[in-house]
Amino acid sequence: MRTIDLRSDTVTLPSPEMRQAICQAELGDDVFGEDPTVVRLERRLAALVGAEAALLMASGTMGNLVCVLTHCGRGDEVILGDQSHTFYYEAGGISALGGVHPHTIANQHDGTLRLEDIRAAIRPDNVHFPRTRLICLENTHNRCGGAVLSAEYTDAVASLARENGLAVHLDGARIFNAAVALGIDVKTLTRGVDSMSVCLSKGLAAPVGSVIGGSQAFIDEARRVRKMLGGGMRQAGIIAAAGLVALDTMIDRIQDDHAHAAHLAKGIAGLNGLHVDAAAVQTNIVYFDVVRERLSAETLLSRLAERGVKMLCSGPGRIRAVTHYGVDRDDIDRTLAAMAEALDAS
Ligand code: TLP
Repeated sequence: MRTIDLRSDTVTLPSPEMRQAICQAELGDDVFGEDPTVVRLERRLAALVGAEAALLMASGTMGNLVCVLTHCGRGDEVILGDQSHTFYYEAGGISALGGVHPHTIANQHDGTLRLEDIRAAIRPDNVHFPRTRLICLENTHNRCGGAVLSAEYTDAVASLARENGLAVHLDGARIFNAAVALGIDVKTLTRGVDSMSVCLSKGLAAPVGSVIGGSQAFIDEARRVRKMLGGGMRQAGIIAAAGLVALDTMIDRIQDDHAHAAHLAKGIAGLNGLHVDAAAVQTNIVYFDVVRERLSAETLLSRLAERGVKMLCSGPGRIRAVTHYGVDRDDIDRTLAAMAEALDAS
């Protein structure tokens, strides 16, 4: 029985076309700027997101870290959501490695930060305070259930930032999911921000890599920060080759992942003992709660694993399932059947 792995869209394996591109990639030393495949990927991604320049990263975490460290110096402050990936899941890297002070404000259920909360968090010029430098947004928002931030909202944050002399960084690990869900060009979602990180290895199913985008001056500086963090990769074209195939072949099919997530959420809504807000599922991420007495999320997950289905515990009683290139509609039906069985098992 094949395992249906819904823990994350990071578990996707490269497509046959990606494996072939990896084998045939033209390579060089990227620290010298001489890997033609990396250069092609960076140009392609920059054009897609409407940035002047782009830079390949080992991971989304590194992409966010390099961007924050490029915008901020030690002691500077970044305003970000209390549910943001950078605050929650990046091992405190911005503080540990950059001395950057996180000023968290509440993420709303739809992934946004209220403009008035951002305004109130910006520090006045006073020797007691750290200097506010940067605002971070996340689109789609992972811990807010894959919620999509609109272009209008992103633009509003960008103008607020500009009025206050601040920069905006967008964690766009799943920005293509957002663009597909809204049916708009991805550039519309990135036009106001100063930097962004985009993951190749999530919804786009490439094996490794993220790319950051920004102005040429920003990317020149980010290249130095990446090197300092040990992220200067040599024949990285083997990564970029798969990334190029991902951009060619994986964006349009993301809508299938969204349909599968909606189907899964609808099915979960019909199961006794679980609670899901199916109407809130906009992209490929489904969070639901175990609300049956004396049944923990961990127990349900281990019963599911025995039935060949993997999901992730993401808090007390809370489970996350993510759809991706490696699962189809039949897998979702099998998952729902396994969930019904697991709920009734003792
Ligand atoms: N998220 C992972 C885990 O770390 C939670 C996942 O399975 O969803 N930004 C966002 C919004 C992300 O969701 C992730 C990965 C990252 C950045 C970091 O990317 P990687 O894993 O490439 O460092």
